[in-house]
Amino acid sequence: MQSIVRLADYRPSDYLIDRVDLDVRLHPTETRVTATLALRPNPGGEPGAPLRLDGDELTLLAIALDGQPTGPGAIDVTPRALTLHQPPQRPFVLEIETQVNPSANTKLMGLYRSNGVYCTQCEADGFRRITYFLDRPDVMAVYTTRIEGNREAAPVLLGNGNLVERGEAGPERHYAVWHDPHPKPAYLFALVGGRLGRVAARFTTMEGRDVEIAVYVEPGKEGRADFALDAVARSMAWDERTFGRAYDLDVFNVVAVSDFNMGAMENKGLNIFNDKYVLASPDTATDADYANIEAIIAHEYFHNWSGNRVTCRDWFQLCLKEGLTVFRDQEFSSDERSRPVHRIAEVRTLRARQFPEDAGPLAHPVRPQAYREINNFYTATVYEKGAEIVRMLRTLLGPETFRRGMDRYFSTCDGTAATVEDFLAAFAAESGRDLATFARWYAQAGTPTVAVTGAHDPAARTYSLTFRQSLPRIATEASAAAAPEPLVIPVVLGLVAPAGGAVAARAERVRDGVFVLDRAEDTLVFTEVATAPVPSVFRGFSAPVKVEHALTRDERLALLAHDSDAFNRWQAAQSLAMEVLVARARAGAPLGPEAGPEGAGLTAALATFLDAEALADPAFAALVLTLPGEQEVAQAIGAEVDPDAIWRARQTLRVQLGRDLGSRLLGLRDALAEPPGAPFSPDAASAGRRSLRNAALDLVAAADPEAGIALAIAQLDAAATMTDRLAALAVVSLVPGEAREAALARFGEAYRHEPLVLDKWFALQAMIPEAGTLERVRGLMRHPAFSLGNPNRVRSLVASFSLNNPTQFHRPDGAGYDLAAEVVLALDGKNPQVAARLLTAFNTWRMVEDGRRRRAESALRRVAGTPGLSPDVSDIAGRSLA
Ligand code: 0A1
Ligand code: ZN
Repeated sequence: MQSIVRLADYRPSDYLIDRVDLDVRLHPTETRVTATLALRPNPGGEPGAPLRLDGDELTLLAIALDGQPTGPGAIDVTPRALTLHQPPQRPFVLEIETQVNPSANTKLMGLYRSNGVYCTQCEADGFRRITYFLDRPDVMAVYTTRIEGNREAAPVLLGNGNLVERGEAGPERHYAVWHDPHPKPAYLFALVGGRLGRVAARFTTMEGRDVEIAVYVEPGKEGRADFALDAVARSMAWDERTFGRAYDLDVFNVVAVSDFNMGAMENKGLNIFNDKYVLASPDTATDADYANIEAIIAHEYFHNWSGNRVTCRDWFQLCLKEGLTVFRDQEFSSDERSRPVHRIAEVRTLRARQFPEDAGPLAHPVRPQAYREINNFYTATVYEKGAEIVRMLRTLLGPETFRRGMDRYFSTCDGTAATVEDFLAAFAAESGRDLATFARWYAQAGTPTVAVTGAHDPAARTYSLTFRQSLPRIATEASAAAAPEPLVIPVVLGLVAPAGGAVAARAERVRDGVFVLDRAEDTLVFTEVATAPVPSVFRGFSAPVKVEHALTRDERLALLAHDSDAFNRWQAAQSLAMEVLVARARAGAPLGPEAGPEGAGLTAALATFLDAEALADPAFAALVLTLPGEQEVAQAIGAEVDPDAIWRARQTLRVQLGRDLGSRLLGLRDALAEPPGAPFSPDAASAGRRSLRNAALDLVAAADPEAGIALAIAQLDAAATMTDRLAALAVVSLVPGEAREAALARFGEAYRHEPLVLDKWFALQAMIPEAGTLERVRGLMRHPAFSLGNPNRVRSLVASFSLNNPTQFHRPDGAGYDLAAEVVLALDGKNPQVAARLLTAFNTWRMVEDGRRRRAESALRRVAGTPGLSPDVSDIAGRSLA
């Protein structure tokens, strides 16, 4: 098993590399790389230590030290390391020639080919698959890269930084030289060579720099790159406006490739993207795709400061760049779209992905203390919970001090490889506050629970709110379960009058609407409260906690109707629905609206809400109508979970909503219909109208499948956008029968040459909550468009089944687990990163009822016991079973 790396063992590198000159001669199977490295001993390192350069699957062709061949016994070389036993104790130059095979690189790390395009992925440790190197983020160098390739096969040659030279290299070949003046760690290195189409625009920075922005895509798809191009320009303008950060090179290139392990990568000046997050047209991309493209373009661009100019000292600090950059992209999307609607979307993702992670066997602190395989730590915890920590910091310090802290962080850490401590120090200095206790958020795993109780004293005219926080005790491989210490939790709150309006109460310890809970238990007293108010706590989801707040149904209805905080209005509806769902699921949930009247109060309140507000803010209304997901209900139940009972409970409530609200929903659908021929806009308002129409269709169809399917088929035929077409197909996919099969077949045929659209088609079918789905998925794995070699295909078909179809993944006979395990093992030899991520679907195995639990465990054990596993899969399997 891979050995463990601990934060506590961090030591500076014994050697540094100041300059890297690369000469890369691209060839499909025999690419040659000559690296000229200017090295020197690190004053902070151990004098005289051997120099050990990392490698991975490399073939060494030649090596010279200061221009001379190395003597016998001076170096040791394996595919994984090159060791120079007695390096000079002065600056010296190593010239290393290696050979790699990009066509055989199925791991998609290092230099590989995607649809014939040469591209690279170096984070976290891919550069060592290109040349021997000190592949760690605190070794930062200035790179000059000469890329040479076949003129026909690779007319476009791109590198980091600015283009400094290009020319011919013989009858069939040409070259380009790129120079990046900003010192960077190797994980930010990139190159691209291929036949690509291009769209471009210019942007003048606030510092007066004229920047050329270009987006490169598969030839013929240029028309689908305009939205991404525009998103780059908007991101640049926003980062100047909001954080005072300007771009710092003359070109900014984005390249879309179809084989990519993750979403995208922030390589300096040359972002490489999964094409799913670049290509968009109304006919092929949904509104959700447009929103994701905008957010991910922004995310990668924002890394230019939070990640590149200031990078991470070591991989334990991953949240330093990722949590901060997610926070920045969330703020961008909130400003560009609707803030409350975006906040709700953020919280839904956090609850659906991060909370379960934090409650399962893979739980880890936002800054882990140890890892075996760093690629398994690009998690919802590091990214999304990491972003929540930054947001809490802003809430605690206030926006102005926060902004000054950010400025100080960027200026003091510019050009360095920093730590979480450096980040917090900037805010401590600006605010004069001690943030040592706040820092516990980075160190303690698990989702805190805050129990809230309120009491009104009419005689004293006071209202008191008592908060009790508790954190689960979590043991990890790195550390035994220590007793968790209280966290600093910002509670944004207010009091609402039961019949509407704010309550003008005072509480000394509430500043700007924020109460800071920093002990295990605390009571806050409001004075001058004549009548009992309804407390609205954790407005805007001010901390990533589970709130236990014993409000009555009437109090929740009052919040839904009257709270000035949109998030808590939505939350009130969610809590009301959750109570019904949990109660019904716990009771075994027989199917059918006859299951009980518990939902009646909810539907009546929703009716009032829809009548008053749906047309004013359709996007928000659609979210209010969307019930908590199956996984979220499972989390609320916590143990001995029966996914079928949860599905039945949810289905029953959907039927009830569809029945009770049916005529209103149909009315809204008509009122929001787009006039024929209206021009398409992906903006938030248009997308919001589509989302409410489609939420309405979904509920109407739940209550009356026959009518629903007729409406959906009509929509499928008439739809002008992929959003409407896919929403209709989703409705059709839930009703077994010939109409469904015919509609699915027609869609599959219509888009057979559009892999990204087929991904939606794969995903939709993989999520059908029926016993036949397993065979359907197996069948689709034989579809000509499916390939285990392409991560998007695997994710859309197999990960959708394993992560987003709880009843079928958790089939009582264990066949869902077996399928996932089988694919993990089949994939592991090709692409361990994607295999390991798929295996995380087993994260909730301990929560399910006994029969399923035993079957899940045996599938996991089968994976864990397979000889020759990758470090990636063996790490996830081992921690899942621990
Ligand atoms: N830094 C990227 C995420 C990323 C991480 C690892 C990768 O290797 C396959 C690729 C991308 C981001 O946050 O967008
Ligand atoms: Zn990132």
